[in-house]
Amino acid sequence: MVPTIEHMEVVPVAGYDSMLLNLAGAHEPFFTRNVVVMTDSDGYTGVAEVPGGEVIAHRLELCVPLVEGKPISQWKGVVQDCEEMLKKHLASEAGSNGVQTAHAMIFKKLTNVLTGVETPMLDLLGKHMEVPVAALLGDGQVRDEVRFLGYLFYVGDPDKTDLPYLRNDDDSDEWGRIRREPALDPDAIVHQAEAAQERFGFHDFKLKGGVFPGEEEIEAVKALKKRFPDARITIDPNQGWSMEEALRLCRDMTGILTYVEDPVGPEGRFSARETMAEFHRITGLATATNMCDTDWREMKAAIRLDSVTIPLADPHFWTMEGAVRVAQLCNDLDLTWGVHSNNHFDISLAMVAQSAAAAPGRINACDTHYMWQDGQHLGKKAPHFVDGCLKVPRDVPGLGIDLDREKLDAAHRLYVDNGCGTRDDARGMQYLIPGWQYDPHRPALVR
Ligand code: GKR
Ligand code: MG
Repeated sequence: MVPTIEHMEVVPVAGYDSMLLNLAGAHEPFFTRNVVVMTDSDGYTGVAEVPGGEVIAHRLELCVPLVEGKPISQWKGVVQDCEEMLKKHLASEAGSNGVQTAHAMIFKKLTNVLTGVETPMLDLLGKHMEVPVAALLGDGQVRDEVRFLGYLFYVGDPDKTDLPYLRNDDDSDEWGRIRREPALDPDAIVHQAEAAQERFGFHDFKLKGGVFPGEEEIEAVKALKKRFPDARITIDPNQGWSMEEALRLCRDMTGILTYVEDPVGPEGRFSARETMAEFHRITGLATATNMCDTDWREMKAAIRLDSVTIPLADPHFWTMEGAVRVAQLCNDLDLTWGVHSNNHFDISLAMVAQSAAAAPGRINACDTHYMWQDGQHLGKKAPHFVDGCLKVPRDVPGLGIDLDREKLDAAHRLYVDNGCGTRDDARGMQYLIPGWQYDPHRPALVR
């Protein structure tokens, strides 16, 4: 008998974060996610983790009547039903899209919600069929381990705020000691990379830019390359540079930057896909994005223009099936697949690892923020990186997460007790620069 979904629950949760800086401001002390828990008639639990905030939570709640009572084998049909319902609902929701922030685009994507329905059903199906989720995606599992990169950030000084940033929470090694402390120059960035490599074994690094003038950030990239000559290194200013600036900064960076993520955005009469194409052509550098190639229509334009050589197909934004479909396309078209991330718990990490395990061909080390959250897992076992990689064993069914209800409840309490909701990096930043406002063309600390 195919089990049916008996219950679907949406649990908004929060975890601690450092004061990470980016073009949109400073991360607040808590990051938020929505966890979806489904139980089936065989007593199994399936889970998903998607971006946080009340808009997504509400839309997930709307899906509950379309999910409960359905056999797990009908996951594709259930996702289709939810999509159809949500599209109709969107019209009525127009104008109430939650707080408009630099990250508001996140909440416009229905796929966040669809992933929240798709993934727990895949988890349950995998458990029922005794295969990992990767075996159910695309052409099936193609790799047994997945490489991740070390995602480096400039970190603001939490002592300049009265916000409850976590401090001194982990004395077990150098990474634990430094990850909540300010990091505002190239030496501190290199030190982050060293400490993160010691704990996780990362080979590759990404620096979140958009904080200081581009020249200073490029100095940090050069310092990283000097310290880690074999590392594949990228920088991501989230489209914060003008074309003129991006060319000036990156023209001579072949051999130092392996690829550049969203160096430029829409400019004058040109779309981001057009400026990215120009940047790619002039510098010869590979280009990655999570901003201008985020659905199939944009993908068609990006391919036609040759703007993006590394689409970062985050399963939270494409669904797990969709992310793997992008990977298959990349493999066929001589592009290389990668994954974007936001702060997340271990459930999202497992979702990325399972998607990547089904991604054929040559892929890039996946982005993850998890090093900033390490120790806050919601499963009974902590994820274990070896040599920068996570294993995806073929004999562990589903997502491989054994949910710890107590930890989930505690993360929910953290969310409620701190009045958490939708991400807004401007609030944290206003402690560093009073009256600070997001400007998509100016580094966060340049005002
Ligand atoms: O965590 O501040 C951050 C990042 O800037 C994140 O919000 C981005 O979505 O990591 C992401 C990216 O690659 O653009
Ligand atoms: Mg990015």
